[in-house]
Amino acid sequence: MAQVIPLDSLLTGKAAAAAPKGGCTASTCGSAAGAASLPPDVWAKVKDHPCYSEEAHHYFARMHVAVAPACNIQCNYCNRKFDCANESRPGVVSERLTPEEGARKVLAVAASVPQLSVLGIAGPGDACYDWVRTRATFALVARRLPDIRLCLSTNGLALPELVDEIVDMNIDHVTVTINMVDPEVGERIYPWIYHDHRRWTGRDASRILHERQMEGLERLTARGVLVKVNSVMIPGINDAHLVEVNRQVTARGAFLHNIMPLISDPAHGTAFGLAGQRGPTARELAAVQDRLEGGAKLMRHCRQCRADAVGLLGEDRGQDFTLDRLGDPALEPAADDGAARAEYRAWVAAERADRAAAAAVAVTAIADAPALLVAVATKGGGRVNQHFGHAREFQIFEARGGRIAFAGLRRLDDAYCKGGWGDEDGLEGLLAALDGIALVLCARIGDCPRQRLAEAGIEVNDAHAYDYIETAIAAALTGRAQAAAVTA
Ligand code: CLF
Ligand code: SF4
Repeated sequence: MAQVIPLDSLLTGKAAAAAPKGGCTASTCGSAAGAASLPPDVWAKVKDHPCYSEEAHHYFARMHVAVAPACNIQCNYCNRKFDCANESRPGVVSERLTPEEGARKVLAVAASVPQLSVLGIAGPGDACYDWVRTRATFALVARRLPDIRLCLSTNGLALPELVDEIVDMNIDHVTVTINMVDPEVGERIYPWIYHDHRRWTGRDASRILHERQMEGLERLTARGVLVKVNSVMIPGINDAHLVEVNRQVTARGAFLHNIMPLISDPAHGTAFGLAGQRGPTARELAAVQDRLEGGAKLMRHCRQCRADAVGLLGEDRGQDFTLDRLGDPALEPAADDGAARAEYRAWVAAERADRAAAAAVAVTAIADAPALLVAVATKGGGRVNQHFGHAREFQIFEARGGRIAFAGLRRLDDAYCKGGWGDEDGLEGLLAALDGIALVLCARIGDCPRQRLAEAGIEVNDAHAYDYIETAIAAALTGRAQAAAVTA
């Protein structure tokens, strides 16, 4: 079975030496909130949760098991019949599992992925509506792997009555998808809900859903559960309304707010896709996120994962752990004492401290730097450690006056490198994804894409491969400033 995240490749220059030389070389929480800005008990809950801590997502993996297929509402952006192994969006899975199969899969992943810290149940239907299966899966895993955090995601309709059980089972992270707080907006998103033994439509459906979501949110936060609110941004329907959503969920104690862009394509067969409803651009998404600063902490690193995703957030290795690869179900899985995960977490603690110390020194060199967006090619570990051509996404950092902060993601349709040659046709899309970016940092880049980016006004720097991201950005900006001074 494949090792999900080769540690060596994340870490140091020794991976640089071993890296293939072929390819294209021919020519403050979910927000950035961290230990210093959160109460110790809250930090203890989020420090190794890749969704709740932006910093943690460089180091820790989550996995989903698709044990909850039933859903009690219809969202206009959802079609669970569509499945494609290359497709990445919520509700999509390759195989549905029983709780026993789900637990077997978790044990198998845990045995070979020391980065695993969280088991999430996020469908492919609704984890609370399909509660019997969700509960059974969590109970099986909690018995065998007590160090793995439990996390669930729900539309909230069936949530209020389950809060006591959720707390009793130590599920300390719950995501509620809340797209509206006004039923008039809601009726354009939800054609129907199933509640109290009957189907509701129109404004009544959205009113009930809204009331149940708020009740569930209030009950959870009152019990100390960390609640993340996901909102799907739908231009022309709820984009302006999300400010009010943010205000109301903040008032009810939401810990994080994650604004996700609508994924809409007629090929997916969703109501929005078929109706031609578009999703937001990267700039539109960032503009709404910027308007929400000051409310609940914002998550900007969501990957809108599949309901059977496995691995670091930026990758999905679920196909390495399908049922047919897990071995004989009749065999008792080997005992797992968690030693490998404990060792990994100790290493992460030291690495984080080292990175933080290095960053604190590095930023002093750019105290006068004007605001600038930097795109970083990374496969984890908080380092610049990916070839430009291999990147399927860039992490965006804003450098401004002695501060370097994570600012979001830019995802690509595909990587530039096609194994020996570069996808010149795809460069236009890549350049569009890098709209507004001044500088790209990567571990290596070929002459051809470097030249094309330069023509588009984007500088590329691969001189700081395998450095910490903050250290590399500060060094690159210092170099730019010195070069500009010489030119002047
Ligand atoms: Fe899964 Fe969600 Fe838990 Fe994370 S995902 S149930 S909180 S463990 Fe994370 Fe994936 Fe975004 Fe969800 S990146 S879609 S926010
Ligand atoms: Fe699909 Fe989730 Fe909406 Fe149910 S709640 S219709 S599974 S997106």
